[in-house]
Amino acid sequence: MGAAAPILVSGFEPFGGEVVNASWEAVKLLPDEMDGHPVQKLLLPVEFGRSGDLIEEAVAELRPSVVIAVGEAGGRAHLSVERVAVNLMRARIADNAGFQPDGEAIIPEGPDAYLATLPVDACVAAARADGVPADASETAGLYVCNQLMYRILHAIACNNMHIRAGFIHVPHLPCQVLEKQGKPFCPADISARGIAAALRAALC
Ligand code: PCA
Repeated sequence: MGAAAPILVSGFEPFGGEVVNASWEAVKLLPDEMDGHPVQKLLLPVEFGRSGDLIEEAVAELRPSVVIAVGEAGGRAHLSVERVAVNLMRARIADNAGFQPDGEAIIPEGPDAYLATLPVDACVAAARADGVPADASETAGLYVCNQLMYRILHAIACNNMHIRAGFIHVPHLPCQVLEKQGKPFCPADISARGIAAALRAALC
């Protein structure tokens, strides 16, 4: 019998003037194996297009059973397990390659939206059971994170792959809000615990 299929988890590089990205700081803390499944961690650029290309390549190569992409959502206080990715890109700030879309489709011939194939409510419940504040979210925004989630789900749908895939936004780290009175934050180890709980729920 071969080894269990890998789990793929991605995080992002810093963007928007930050020197860290809470998503990668949390993803780095995940174990390298969960319930016998190797955990592959992928650091992605905050770039429309290239981030999607890179995760599509990783999915094709690794054939994971579960894919969770993670991004940072400053201003959110809870881990957000995203329900839906929409086929639209609109950016308040340019991405790290200088691209600032203003209403273009991610895949012009693609459907308007995809629903996560993760068991979203079970992921939320699992994170909460492990003491991590978590909620389901109805929007991943229109920036690079939504684009990445859409690209993953589109690749899975087009290739008829049976993969539980979705996206989790994590709050800023304490070091990102040191001088921002009243802004929410979550330490990386707590976000990592919530992501791990969601992964376990997705493996069930
Ligand atoms: N958050 C951004 C892109 C990269 C990240 O960590 C977003 O929510 O789209």
